[in-house]
Amino acid sequence: MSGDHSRSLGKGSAAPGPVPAGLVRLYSMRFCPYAQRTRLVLRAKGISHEVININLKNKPEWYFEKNPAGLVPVLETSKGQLICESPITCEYLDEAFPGKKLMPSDPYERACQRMLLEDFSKITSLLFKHVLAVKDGQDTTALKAEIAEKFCKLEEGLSLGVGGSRM
Ligand SMILES: N[C@@H](CCC(=O)N[C@@H](CS)C(=O)NCC(=O)O)C(=O)O
Repeated sequence: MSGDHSRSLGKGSAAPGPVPAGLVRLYSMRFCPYAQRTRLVLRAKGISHEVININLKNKPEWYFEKNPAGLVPVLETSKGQLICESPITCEYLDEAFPGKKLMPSDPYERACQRMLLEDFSKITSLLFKHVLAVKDGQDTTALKAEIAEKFCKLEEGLSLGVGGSRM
């Protein structure tokens, strides 16, 4: 079932073999919030999978064959299919695997979920920027205001029912 290889693979490592039948493979990094999305869906749907962590500071040469952009997460199937970009990996898993559906079936509700995700994604990068700014000892007043504004918008959306009854 699932497992998180404790060591990440870096430059000079051997490329992993094909994905065993009945499993899906996730290329990940333990602290990546985007890969976390994919992991949440894998877990929510109970999908048998394995995890290979990539050393993003020293990427293996072979990893660019999985994703030319060099980003995680990437999913690989036992047919050798490769899927990248976290929202796409989540929708792929939801559609390709049986069990409880995580996305609403109503097109409008689905659109609402995607709108919410679009807005929430902006918060993720702002939070990253904030961490870096604090580390660098920069003034974070404007950044904090921007983050607060995004959270307010998100709360407003939720209270108005954007995202439908599932949110
Ligand atoms: N839009 C991508 C973003 C993924 C992303 O930025 N992942 C980071 C780790 S959290 C990464 O792979 N960084 C490596 C790099 O920038 O070279 C997604 O949603 O999957």
